[in-house]
Amino acid sequence: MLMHQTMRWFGPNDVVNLWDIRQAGCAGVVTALHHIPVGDVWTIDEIEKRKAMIESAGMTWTVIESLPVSDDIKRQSGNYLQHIENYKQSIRNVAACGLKVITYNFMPILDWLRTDTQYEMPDKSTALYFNRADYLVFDLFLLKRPGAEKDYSADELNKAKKRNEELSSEQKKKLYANMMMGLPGSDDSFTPELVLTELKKYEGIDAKKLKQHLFYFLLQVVPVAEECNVKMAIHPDDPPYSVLGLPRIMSTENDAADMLSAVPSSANGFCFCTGSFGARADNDIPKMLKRFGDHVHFLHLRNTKRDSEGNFYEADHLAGDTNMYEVVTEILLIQKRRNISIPMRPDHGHQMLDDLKKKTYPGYSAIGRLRGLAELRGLEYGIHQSMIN
Ligand code: CS2
Ligand code: MN
Repeated sequence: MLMHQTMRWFGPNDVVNLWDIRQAGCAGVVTALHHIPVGDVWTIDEIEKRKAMIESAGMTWTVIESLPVSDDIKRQSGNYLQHIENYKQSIRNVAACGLKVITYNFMPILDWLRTDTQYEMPDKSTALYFNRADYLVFDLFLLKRPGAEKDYSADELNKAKKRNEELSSEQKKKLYANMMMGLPGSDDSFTPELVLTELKKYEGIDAKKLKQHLFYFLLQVVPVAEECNVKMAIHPDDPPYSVLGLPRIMSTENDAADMLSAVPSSANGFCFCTGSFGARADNDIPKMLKRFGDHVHFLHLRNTKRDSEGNFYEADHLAGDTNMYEVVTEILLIQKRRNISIPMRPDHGHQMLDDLKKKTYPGYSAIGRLRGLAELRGLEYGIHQSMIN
């Protein structure tokens, strides 16, 4: 059994259209109703409309990415109880439309964060990049987060000061824009005022508390998912550690194990992102897949290359620090054992060839992802053939 191949589509405004995705060899699409405000119910009507669009291009809507969890739920503030009820209703509605997997994350305020969305590779394609010193410059000197210096070592603070002097005002402007980019699928950027106000609302919420809030949320929604035969799939933190002083709680093997023991259910599982988990040297990706295989409901396959300074860039899908041969072998074993085909998508890709002339969502240009998907497809096919022979 081979993986169910998909790509992310950001909806009708995406410059990468459904036929592009179909031509990349995908059987399915991963998308969300980005126009519905976070916290509101996804109605059957809206879900059906989007589903029909995808089916008219000969593909299925395989996974929802994401049904976002509001910051009120993450903080247990304001309207969070109502938001949880709405979330349950959305689960029922997506199930009524025949959808089976819901991805979400529990990262406060932000989703993924990169200092550079156009980091030039030796072949002149561009990649997403996280530079630790630049990140510190942003936090300390551009955002000027109150109390930020308490979160870093003296050595890091020195490096940041030096880096701040090195960067030109043009480079700082770019760094600032990259860090303020809105959520994936949104054309609106954050503003510093908004980020600082939102950060303040997380005061007093440490990792322990945030974990409790995640478990509370799951104890409410997982029984509904079970009833509806829907799988909940949490996406790991990206990068997998605290940023801007915010707690992050789905970064390590222990975090993943904690979640499963707090809410043990086959409906409670992962959007296992090899790129996000893989940005930490202490995450052994094939080992984690082996351990959590029964709870992997969706796969993001991506690779990163780390260095000792805490920087990482998104490498070609088969290059980087994660051994994709071992990863795909493990996935094939899981699929065989569970007798299922797990949905996957190439997570991000380089901007390359014609992509470089277009404005796409960072990481989501067509040709870079097509290359990643094609390489992964070939790798899987080869391993699969050698297993059955
Ligand atoms: C995605 C995440 O673009 C990406 O990096 O992997 O944004 C992912 O969609 C969310 O975190 C899931 O809620
Ligand atoms: Mn991912």
